[in-house]
Amino acid sequence: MKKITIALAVWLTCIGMNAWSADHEVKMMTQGSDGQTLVFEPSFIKVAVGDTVTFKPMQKAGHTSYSIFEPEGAKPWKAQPDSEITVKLDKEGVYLVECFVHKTLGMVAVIQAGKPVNLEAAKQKAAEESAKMAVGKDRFAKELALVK
Ligand SMILES: [Cu+2]
Repeated sequence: MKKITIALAVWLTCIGMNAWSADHEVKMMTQGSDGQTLVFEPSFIKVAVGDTVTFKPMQKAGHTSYSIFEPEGAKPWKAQPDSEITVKLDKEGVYLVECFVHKTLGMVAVIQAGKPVNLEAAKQKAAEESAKMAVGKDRFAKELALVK
């Protein structure tokens, strides 16, 4: 019984320290593996609240990860061009991401952390951004359709 109690105490401490938060990698690619150009790969990911996401530029093309919409209280991020950035998603909801340089060419991504509590607002923002794009106007909508 004592052993179980100790194990439980250790387990609860681990949860408190967020020992199980994971890092997810998103590649920023000039040419995606499916032949599409200027993409985040994957362009949609679902993570747990408290997880981190690392954006990795795979080619030097000025790829720049910017968050353009976040859940309330979350900190926006702006990476430097051609630079890796790791961001912590500590607020629940949907995040919209663009490559600052290629946003009008549809280089966008969606991250869902926990429950999509702000999905309607995210869809509205995505529609506004998509209207400004020259190509890839449907990408945000396709990614948001995967939010569950
Ligand atoms: Cu780019």
